[in-house]
Amino acid sequence: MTANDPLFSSPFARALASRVLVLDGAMGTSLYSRDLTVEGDYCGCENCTDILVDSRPDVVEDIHKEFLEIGADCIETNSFGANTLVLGEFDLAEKATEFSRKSAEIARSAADAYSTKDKPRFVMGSMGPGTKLITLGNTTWPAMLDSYTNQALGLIEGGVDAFLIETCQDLLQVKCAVNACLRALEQKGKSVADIPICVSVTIEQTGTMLMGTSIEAAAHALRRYPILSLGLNCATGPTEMAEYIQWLGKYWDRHVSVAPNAGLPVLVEGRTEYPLKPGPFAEAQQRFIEQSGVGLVGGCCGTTPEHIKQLADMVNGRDAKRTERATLPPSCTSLYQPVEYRQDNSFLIVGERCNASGSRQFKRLLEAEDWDGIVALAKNQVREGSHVLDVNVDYAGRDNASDMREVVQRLVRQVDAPLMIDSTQVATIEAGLQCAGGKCIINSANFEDGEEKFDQICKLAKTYGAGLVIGTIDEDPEAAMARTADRKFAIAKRSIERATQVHGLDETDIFIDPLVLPISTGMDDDRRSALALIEGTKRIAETFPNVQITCGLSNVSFGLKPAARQVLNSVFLDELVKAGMTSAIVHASKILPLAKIEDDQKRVAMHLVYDKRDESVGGTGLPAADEQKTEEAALA
Ligand code: THG
Repeated sequence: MTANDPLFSSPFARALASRVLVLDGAMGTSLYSRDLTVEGDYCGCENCTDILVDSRPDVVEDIHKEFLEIGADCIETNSFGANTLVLGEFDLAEKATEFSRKSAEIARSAADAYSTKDKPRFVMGSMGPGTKLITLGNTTWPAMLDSYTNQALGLIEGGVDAFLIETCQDLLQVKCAVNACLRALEQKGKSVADIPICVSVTIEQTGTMLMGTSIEAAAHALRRYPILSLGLNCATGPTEMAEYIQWLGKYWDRHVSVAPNAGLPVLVEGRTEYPLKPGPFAEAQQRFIEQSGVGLVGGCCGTTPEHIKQLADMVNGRDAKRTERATLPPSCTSLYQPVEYRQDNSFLIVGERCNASGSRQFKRLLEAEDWDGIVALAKNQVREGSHVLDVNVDYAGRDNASDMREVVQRLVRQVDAPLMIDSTQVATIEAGLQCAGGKCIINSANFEDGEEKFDQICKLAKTYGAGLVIGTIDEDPEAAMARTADRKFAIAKRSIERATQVHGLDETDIFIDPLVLPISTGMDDDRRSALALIEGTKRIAETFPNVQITCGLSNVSFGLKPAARQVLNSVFLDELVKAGMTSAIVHASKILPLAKIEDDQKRVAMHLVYDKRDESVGGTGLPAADEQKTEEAALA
């Protein structure tokens, strides 16, 4: 997606594409500087500035006019906390839509009064972070989704030109707010083509969002959403923001916005003051416009009409300056950092051990609800070299969705690795995604139960901005799991087409799993499946070079002795990577470098993988079942 996407066709989006727009300054600080009474104006709700659109619309309108007067192109509605969760703290939960609508109506009429043909004025619907964060467990995704939906509905009714999801501290909060806007738009028969969504995150002085998220991780986690812009506001002044604005200017493929505070606050005689003067404030923003192609500039805490006036005088209708943008490498993210899907000279290592049916240890920890033990197991896998962690809590007789929440909530904060949310149940996958702020990978979708379930899981990938593993299984009850290269390829093709064309998933976010079947069963037929996987992988990689390919490697050697499994898994993996496999779910510490495997063992493993039972190439010539015993002994 780029800023030129046909989706971005609203008057506001077109204005932003043609010139730099100036956003207003601090509403909060402006309100606090007026003489307003708690009992009268705030109706007894101290600090509930959102109530003023009802009790003192004249004051709110006045502040809008002040900023319009000095040349701001856009004003923000006084609705920062006008959502169900925040207003609920004042027993005003049911007022979210009404206050939001009123805030938009006040701003709309003020903006319209100042609009001319040459200088139209726009209204941005402010949606703040609230006081409860999902990642901290203060609230839940469904509660926050309702809260923001009520706010977005009111903003639409009141006539905003864009949504501004701002001062974001938690990626789950951003994703939830974006989905709420999309849901409200749909309910009103509209889309982002009518009212685009802008997102502005807050990078603290620590260099990350409050929850520890880097700007890189934020960009990756948000890039699949149809948002018009991404930028920074609050917490610091322009100097401290420069590094992150530069990064966005280099990598973010749509508009970049910035609304700094008037410097870092200092305490003067017990009062907080923002020291940066209007002149240097505007100069710093000029550099952002010229060097990073920032298209929307404004002010946050401590910025006065004079700050915005100097900003507007500097901008003065200048053309948008589009700088060259580099492409972000396809990646998933933890809550903190991105991890690229493609690893140089290696494969994306997905740790297999947080799996109730793949690890006796994990199963025992889950039964005992030893959450700390699970975190320790996860950390251990990262220490052993896992880039991503597969998490599967499917267990008959337990509440799997609840277990998924318990586990994911903890892993997200305590372990710095992206998660692969693994379940056969849609509800369990969704429970995990609702707790993970970073960009996860869903494991997995397939056609076994038809297109309806496949579609449901694609929709989850869309809603939560995740990557998606797709297994090559289809509806055919005779041969559901593809065993031949032809069927692996055919089902891969069908699923890639459906996921990209029907659901709009990005090709690079799809991981095809051509399925590893055990070759260790002693059955003649099963011996050919390793070869089929290598062939299938080659064909998928050749035809779809942008798609990722993964597999559950350890399946190949089920039932063999542990030492034999290590050798066979390692040799097989090496062949798969050469064939184009880009990732694998493995026990990281049990993968041996080929140089560490004896030649004899390597040869036997290769015979197994390539099903060469012929004596002339070193096989035993025995039937699979008999040969297997010989081989297992030779490998171990
Ligand atoms: N494709 C996709 N996802 C998958 C699989 C796949 N997820 C689950 C599984 N298959 C991959 N994960 C594992 C995890 C463990 C083992 C195999 C596959 C395993 N465990 C040992 C065993 O069962 O013998 C137990 C080890 C222990 O108890 O510690 O082999 O194919 N997309």
